[in-house]
Amino acid sequence: MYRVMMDADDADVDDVVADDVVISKDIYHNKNSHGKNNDDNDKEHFELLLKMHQIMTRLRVMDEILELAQRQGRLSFYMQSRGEEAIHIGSGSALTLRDAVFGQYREQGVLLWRGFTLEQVTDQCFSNERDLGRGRQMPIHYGSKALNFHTISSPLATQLPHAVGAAYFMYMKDGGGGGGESKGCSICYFGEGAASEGDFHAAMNFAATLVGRCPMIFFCRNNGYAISTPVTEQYSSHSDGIVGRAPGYGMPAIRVDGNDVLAVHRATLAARELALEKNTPVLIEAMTYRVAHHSTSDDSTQYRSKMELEDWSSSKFDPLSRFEEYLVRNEEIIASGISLDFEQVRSQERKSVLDAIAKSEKKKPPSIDTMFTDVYAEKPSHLIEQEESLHRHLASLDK
Ligand SMILES: Cc1ncc(C[n+]2csc(CCOP(=O)(O)OP(=O)(O)O)c2C)c(N)n1
Ligand SMILES: [Mg+2]
Repeated sequence: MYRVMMDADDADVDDVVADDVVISKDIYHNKNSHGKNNDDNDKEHFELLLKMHQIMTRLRVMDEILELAQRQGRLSFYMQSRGEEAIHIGSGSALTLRDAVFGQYREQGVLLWRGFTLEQVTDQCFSNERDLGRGRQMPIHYGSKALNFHTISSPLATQLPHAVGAAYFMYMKDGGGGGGESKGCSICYFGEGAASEGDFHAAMNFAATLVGRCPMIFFCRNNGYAISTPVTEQYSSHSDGIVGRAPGYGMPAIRVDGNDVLAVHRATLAARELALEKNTPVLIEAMTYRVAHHSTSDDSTQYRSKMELEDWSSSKFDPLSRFEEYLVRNEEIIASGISLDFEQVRSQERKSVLDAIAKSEKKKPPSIDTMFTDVYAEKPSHLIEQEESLHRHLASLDK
């Protein structure tokens, strides 16, 4: 289904958003994203390209190793984003720290791009005393106030109305985006499955009625599945996916090739510019494929064919392979004389992930007292009672 769309003609993303036009049938992808002659060289500085490649590799390697650590029983749960790395890095690199990020749960690359360290990731996954959430959440529920990344919440789509509220707050506080350097928008990531929740529609309508006061990007990762439910069962075949819903809310929208990191980057830049200039919500639908199992609690061989998976894992579609192919043919990089050693980047990242795991595994678990702190400014009586009861119970075990 996506393959047909990926062969569609290139659309010009600037035209699309500048005129508030909604494209629902075409899919935007960077011209020559398979590494042929590229006319974007002068715009995309190669240092940025190399950093994008490094963080994409970091994400890939981190996912591979943490999945294995879960299989070894060292962590209770993990969720990979294999196949979707271009979405994380392409969009993350188009944002600033002033933009408030609301993730669903499969956006750890955005956090890495913003500067979340590997050790912060592993501290969270190993639930140790340095975990910013003090071990009160299952693995992958990251959050960072310093990086303006709101903590992940498992119930699907709850982040969507919250993100719109944040966009409205940012408008009220800063007097609107106005395109100024110091302004920020709110961006909310969600899966195409989460878009079937009522909260999705509530959030879209909430934002649409706030047009002119709501610098907001709705970012849908359409990866083909919601655990075992394929998109063919998620929305009507007569509809046009998620992007097709935007016109009903009067919202500009872009559908982008989510396996093309540069296309995602440009689409996000354009959406952000529009969101800030006009204080409007914008919807992005990034078409991709969840190559990974849904999570370590899933076995996707039970509901999809080996052939489908092999196809999407091939270098023709794999976002990292596509980007590497692009880089080796980038004339600016060739002219700079910089040598591209992808294996070296991979092995350095691998070492860093293993170091982070080794350090996180040695740290102590959080103190039991932290179970009752941080939610309320003043501890309410029912929590005080529960805390006392827990301490009495623990004391009784010591006897
Ligand atoms: C309200 C709610 N219903 C069901 C679930 C169980 N659940 C967790 S992830 C998921 C699939 C979501 O799919 P999608 O939004 O497409 O995101 P993806 O996992 O593909 O990235 C479901 C049904 C949940 N967490 N919350
Ligand atoms: Mg999905």
